[in-house]
Amino acid sequence: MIAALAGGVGAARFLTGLTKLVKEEDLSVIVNTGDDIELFGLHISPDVDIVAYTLAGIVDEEKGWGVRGDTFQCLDMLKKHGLDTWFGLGDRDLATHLYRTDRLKQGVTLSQITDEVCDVLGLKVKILPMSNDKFETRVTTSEGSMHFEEYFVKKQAKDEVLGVEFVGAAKAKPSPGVLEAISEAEMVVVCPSNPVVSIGTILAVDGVRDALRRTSAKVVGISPIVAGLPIKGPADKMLRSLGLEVSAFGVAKFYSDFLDTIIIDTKDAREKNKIELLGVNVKVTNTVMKSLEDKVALAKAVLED
Ligand code: FO1
Repeated sequence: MIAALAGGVGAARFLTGLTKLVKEEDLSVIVNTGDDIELFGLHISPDVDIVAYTLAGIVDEEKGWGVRGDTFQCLDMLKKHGLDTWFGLGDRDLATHLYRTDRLKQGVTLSQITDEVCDVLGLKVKILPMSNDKFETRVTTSEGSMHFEEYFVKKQAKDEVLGVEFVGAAKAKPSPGVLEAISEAEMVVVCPSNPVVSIGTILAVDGVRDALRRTSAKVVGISPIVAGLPIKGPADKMLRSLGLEVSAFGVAKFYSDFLDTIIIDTKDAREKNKIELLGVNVKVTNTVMKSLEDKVALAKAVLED
């Protein structure tokens, strides 16, 4: 069994490569729910949907989120009603949010709903929301505190991050199967996601970080920072806000209490020795995924460890 810790787009792209090499039924993906947001009365789980749509082959590859070829008629009408439509919810995508919200109202957990959505999408991968409890990532900038998605999408992640807060983290319990997936795995893969707001959120759920430290599984991470920059998203601003170096070394240091190996890009080869001093093994390879071959090659490098 392999367990993966995943956020949004970068993780989903990597998992596309991984599922070419391992049987879907041998893979559990623990997904960040700190981005979950309530809009128009609907509960939206961006990272869960990105992973599910990507592995089901229906994601809009160019954007990395939403359904390929989706229309936005409903959002256009909502805009006419004077509502704030900064978050791009397509018409087919809305069906997922309507279904999820309806089932939540019936008292069904996010985990159960995710299983139902995966069944409909024909997925055999087990997608595990990190928690069924309320957990909201909020970002503070000079403009004040806001939901992560407001920072990332509405404000285009322009402003410096003064602080990151995980509202609900103190009480959030891991959803059923999360701790078992980590402790029973032969390998745990920390996908190339934002270390702070996509992986750090999962690590903040009660018991997860300890499970990663204790597991007999090999814990292998992929640095999402290449040559001092994230491939996509505001990981640099987030790491800086925590006083961490924006580099493969900074990521290795952030994960060093549970990571056995980190995979860093060839552009960061010179950081190998410094990272090894942390007690983390280092593998150097191409980590920039432009093609399916790149994704498969990176997954191969992870599995070979
Ligand atoms: N990201 C954007 O940059 N702009 C959007 O309008 C947007 C809409 C959206 C709708 C559904 C969904 O599941 C994801 C969406 N995302 C959008 C992606 C999302 O903001 C981030 O990629 C993740 O939350 C970060 O991992």
